[in-house]
Amino acid sequence: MDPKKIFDAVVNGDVQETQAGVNEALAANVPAEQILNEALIPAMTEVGCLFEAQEFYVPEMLVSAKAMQSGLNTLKPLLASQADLSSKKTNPKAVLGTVKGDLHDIGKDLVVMMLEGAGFQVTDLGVDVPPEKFIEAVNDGAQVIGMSAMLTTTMLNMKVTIEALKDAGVRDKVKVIVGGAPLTQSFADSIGADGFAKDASSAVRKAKELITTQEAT
Ligand code: B1M
Repeated sequence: MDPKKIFDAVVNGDVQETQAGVNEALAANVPAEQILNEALIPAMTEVGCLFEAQEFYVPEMLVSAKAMQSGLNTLKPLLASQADLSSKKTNPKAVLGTVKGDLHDIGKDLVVMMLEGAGFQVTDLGVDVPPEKFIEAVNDGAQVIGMSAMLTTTMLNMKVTIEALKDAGVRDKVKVIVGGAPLTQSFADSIGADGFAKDASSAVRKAKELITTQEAT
C-alpha cells in the first residue's frame, strides 16, 4: 500500500483517488484497519492541523470529509470487530448519535460500523441529536447509548443528555458510553457516563463489557 497516496487524496478532497487508493491497498491484501489507521485517520488529523493553521477553511474540511467517507464506505464490510457476541441469544441493542449542536459524524460512523461488525443491533440517530431522542431510544429497548462529540462546546451536551435520562427515570435502564477527540476518561467520569472509549475498537470492547455486567446484575 502507498499510504501517502490515500493520505494525499483525502487531504485534497479527491473522492475518486481515495477510492482508487483504498481499492489498490485492498487488492494488495492490506488489512482494512491498517488502511484506516495508517492513511485515512492521519489524513483527517492533517486536515484539522491545516484548519488550525488557517490554510484550510470549512469548505476544504467538508470535501476532505467526503473523501474520507467514501474510503470508509469501501472498508465498511471489512471492518469487523474482534468482539464476539455469537454466544448471545439476542444481539444487544445500541443507539449511537452525535450530540446536539455537533455535526461531526465520521468518528461516530466508525463506531457504528464496528459495533455492527461485532453483532450489536445498532440504531444510528445521526448528528445534532437532542436528549429526547436518546430517551425515546431507551424506551424502545436500547441497552447501550453511545454519544459522540468533537467540539469542546458540544461535549457539554453529553452531561445535559445524561441529566435528561435521569429526569425521565430511565438512566438505570441503559449503559452510556461517550467518545470523541476532546474527551477524556476524567470528563466521562465527571458527567456520570458508564464508559469512555478513545477509538472505535475500544468503544466495542467497552460496550461488550458493559452489556456483560448489565446482564449479570
Ligand atoms: Co470540524 N472541528 N468544525 N468539521 N473538524 C474539528 C473537530 C477541530 C478539532 C478542527 C481544529 O480546529 N483542529 C475543531 C474543534 C475545536 C474544538 O472544539 N476544540 C473543529 C471546528 C472548530 C469546527 C467548526 C466550529 C468550524 C466552523 O464552522 N468554524 C464546525 C462546527 C460544526 C458543528 O459541528 N456544529 C466544524 C465543521 C466541520 C465539518 C462539517 C466541515 C467537518 C465534519 C464533516 C463530517 O463529520 N461529516 C469537520 C471536520 C472534518 C473536522 C476534522 C478536521 C476531522 C474530524 C474527523 O472526522 N476526524 C476535525 C479535526 C480533527 O479531528 N483533528 C475538526 C476523523 C475521525 C475518524 O476521528 O472524529 O476523532 P474522530 O473519531 C475517533 C475518536 O474520537 C473516537 O473514535 C473515532 C475513531 O477512532 N470517537 C468515539 C468518536 N466518537 C466516539 C464515540 C464513542 C467512542 C469513540 O463512543 C460512543
